[in-house]
Amino acid sequence: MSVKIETVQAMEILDSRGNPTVRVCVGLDNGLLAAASVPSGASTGEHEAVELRDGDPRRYGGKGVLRAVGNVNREIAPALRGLDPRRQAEIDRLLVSLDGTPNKGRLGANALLGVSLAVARAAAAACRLPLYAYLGGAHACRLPVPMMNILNGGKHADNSVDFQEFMVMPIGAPTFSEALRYGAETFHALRRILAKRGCATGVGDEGGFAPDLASDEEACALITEAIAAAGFTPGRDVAIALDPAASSFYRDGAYHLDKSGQGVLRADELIERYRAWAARYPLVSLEDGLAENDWEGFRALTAALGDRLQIVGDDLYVTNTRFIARGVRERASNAVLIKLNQIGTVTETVEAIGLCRQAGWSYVVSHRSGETEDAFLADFAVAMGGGQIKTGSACRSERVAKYNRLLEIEAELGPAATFGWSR
Ligand code: 2PG
Ligand code: MG
Repeated sequence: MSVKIETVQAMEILDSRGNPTVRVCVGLDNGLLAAASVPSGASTGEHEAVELRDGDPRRYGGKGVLRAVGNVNREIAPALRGLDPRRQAEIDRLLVSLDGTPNKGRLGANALLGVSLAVARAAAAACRLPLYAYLGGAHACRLPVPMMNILNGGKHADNSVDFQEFMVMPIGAPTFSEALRYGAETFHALRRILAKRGCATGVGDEGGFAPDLASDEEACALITEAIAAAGFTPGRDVAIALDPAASSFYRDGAYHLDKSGQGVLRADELIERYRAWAARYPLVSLEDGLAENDWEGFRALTAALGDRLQIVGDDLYVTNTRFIARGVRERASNAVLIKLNQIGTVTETVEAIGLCRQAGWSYVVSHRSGETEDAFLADFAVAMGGGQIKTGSACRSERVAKYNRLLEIEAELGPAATFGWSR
């Protein structure tokens, strides 16, 4: 079968925070069209690929993406015309070389990723395969355990909580759909508990509640209570995963818990706090417990708690093989958070996952705090088979879109679908 890219067309759309982002539509010479949208982070890592913004204060406070859109339409589109969309690695390499900078700052990682995602989707359609099967092959049948962020703080909410994400992981559920139910029921139980205490039940950027609390620890206590109130056993059916996103409260060599007024901690004091929480609460995973350049802290954290917890590096690695390789050498963690837009192409993301597999590390495929209705991530998580996805709470359609797509995949796979938490 011969198939060729005929058109590549980008446009500016809005993400879940009301900020502009890039959507790309790829048209093939057989008439098929496929589109994809690019997400956007708030607690971005310093070393992430560059998201190109217009910087024109007259539009969206400078956050417009018309330059990135123009780069797709004027520069990338002519370069891709006539290529076979199934040659993903070649096309991604071409995108990287067209940009020509180490951080994708010229054309913009948002421009590159939109094209890379849409090409993958168009190729899957040309092959008449669902996206997860196209990207993952015949053995792509493992549904991921969701990390559901049911209490938001840090840069994702205007409340008194410093840590960014308090997630539930339904590790004891027998199937993905049951896991989703466990998580959603825990979310509802948490709402009832918060309402009873007179706390706000409005939600933050990722759909978790965003109440003012006396301390970050109170969030762990409330979630443990919610798990039990929903009828589950904390730690057996439903566990807790944290993403403090510690880079966002690190400055001058220390960790400043300003939002909650809990003082300033050194890395070793923060590690001690995590150790205490791991003993008190059903904690199984800790992401970005320390800041992105605190390699020494990460090594100490992994040495202290790596046998008990999944220690995940997000801002530390920014889905970049260069940093992941260093992490493996230095035992800075035992797991990696994977975000397509941190690196900018599908192929480089798959290479980052390859490195995790080689090291025997687990990896968690993740959304961004600014998302769209695009559920590419759900298919990608099944294709990569890592068994974990982080994609927000049980509300807000840009979060639920991914869960609903996973339900669809689970139903489509039928008895072939597998599920289970292991790290
Ligand atoms: C994170 C992400 C996603 P953001 O820190 O893991 O939850 O947040 O997209 O704001 O970087
Ligand atoms: Mg993170």
